[in-house]
Amino acid sequence: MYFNKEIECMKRSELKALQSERLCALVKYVYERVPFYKNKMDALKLKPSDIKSIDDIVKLPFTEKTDLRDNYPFGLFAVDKKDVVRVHASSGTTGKMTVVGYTRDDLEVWAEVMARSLTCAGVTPDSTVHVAYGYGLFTGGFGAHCGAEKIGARVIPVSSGNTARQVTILKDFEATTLCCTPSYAAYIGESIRQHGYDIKDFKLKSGVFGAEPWTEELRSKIEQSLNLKAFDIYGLSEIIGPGVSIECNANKGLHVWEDHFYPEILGNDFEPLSDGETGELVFTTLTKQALPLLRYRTKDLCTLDRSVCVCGRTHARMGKITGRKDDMLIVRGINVFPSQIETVLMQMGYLSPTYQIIVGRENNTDTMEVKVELAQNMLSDVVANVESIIDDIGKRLYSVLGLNVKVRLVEANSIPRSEGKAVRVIDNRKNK
Ligand code: DLL
Repeated sequence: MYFNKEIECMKRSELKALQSERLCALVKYVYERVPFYKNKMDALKLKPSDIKSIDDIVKLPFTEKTDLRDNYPFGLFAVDKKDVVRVHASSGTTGKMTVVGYTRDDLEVWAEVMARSLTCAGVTPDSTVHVAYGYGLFTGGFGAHCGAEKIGARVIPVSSGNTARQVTILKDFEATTLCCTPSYAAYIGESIRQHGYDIKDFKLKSGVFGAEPWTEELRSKIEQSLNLKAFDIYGLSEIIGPGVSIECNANKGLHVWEDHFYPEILGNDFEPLSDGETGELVFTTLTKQALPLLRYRTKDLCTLDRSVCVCGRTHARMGKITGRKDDMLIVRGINVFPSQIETVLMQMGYLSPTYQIIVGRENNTDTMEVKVELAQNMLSDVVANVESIIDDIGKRLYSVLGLNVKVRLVEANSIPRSEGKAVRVIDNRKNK
């Protein structure tokens, strides 16, 4: 099932022609309307007429999150304030908010790419879509909402929080698709059991989970506990929100809606990498009006694959995000990605899907502790073996990370659950 077959399956040569045409218009547009880009291009002695096709994209300057923050709140907007009909923002962990804006046409594009995305996840006009992403400045709730509405599905705009009520609504309103972060999906799965429900009495068929990194192992756990097929959806506020890319049924990567968002994968020296090589994902918005961005550095790490998918879609697929340039921890000189730890923990059948990584420093040496809980149904079976469980987890982490990690098995439900983006890592070294 496609939402817009003509575009989703268009020949790559035609797609490239469309991208070229749109890039040329975009560069002229930002040069004339956004002083930030005019200054950057002038510094590079680059005129809009130097950009003749999508291959010339490599000549263009980059944009970073700090550029949006330095121009807080509306300094990079390319349209008059009266033409901005929606504003969203993301707060991040430090510093000023990143503020983004949309014209009416931008909202139409967003609904279209979200409608394509939800269709990939099996949503049809007969579906009931329960949106448990937060509604508000965060783009998750409104993004999913408008896409589902465009398809003509029934939307249940629950927003995040009040998990007991989520469970009741999911069951009673007979939701067929759940949209939320993967960590919240895992929590909802636990709550369904805790409230004594049987997942077989729910009508869920698919889940559209994203906004944070998650592993294949967590996917299996969620699919089991919610009895649905889970689809990874990716996006970021700066580019539009959710709906930049999503998996199709083939599970072979996330289709990037390339007629609107042009992806590049770059190496450490900003050199373009070939398909299959892992690097930083960079996006150019080809059609955005209010906040067009040239070569926006996401800091997210993944691969690209431009071969045609078995589903028939021709739009490039990005691999699952394996980490961010800035989420790598260096512990006693060893590079550690949180996703490596999640993979190990989720492979152990007896742990709950919630965990925390706590990094600190004692006597000038880095320390790392991993806090885990036993899964609810495991409590009585293994309680006698606590020591050997801790030992087992520690050994497995050592074999993957090459680092001795302190493992702490804590009481069930004692690690805070997430209703949005989970905070998995607490690095106390930053406060010292
Ligand atoms: O998280 C938009 C979104 C909402 C995407 C709902 C998917 C679903 P921001 O708050 O601006 O926007 O955060 C963007 O979140 O650069 C990634 O680091 C991370 N991220 C988003 N989706 C995924 C994903 C929304 N599927 C930042 N896998 C991005 C891994 C993701 N990381």
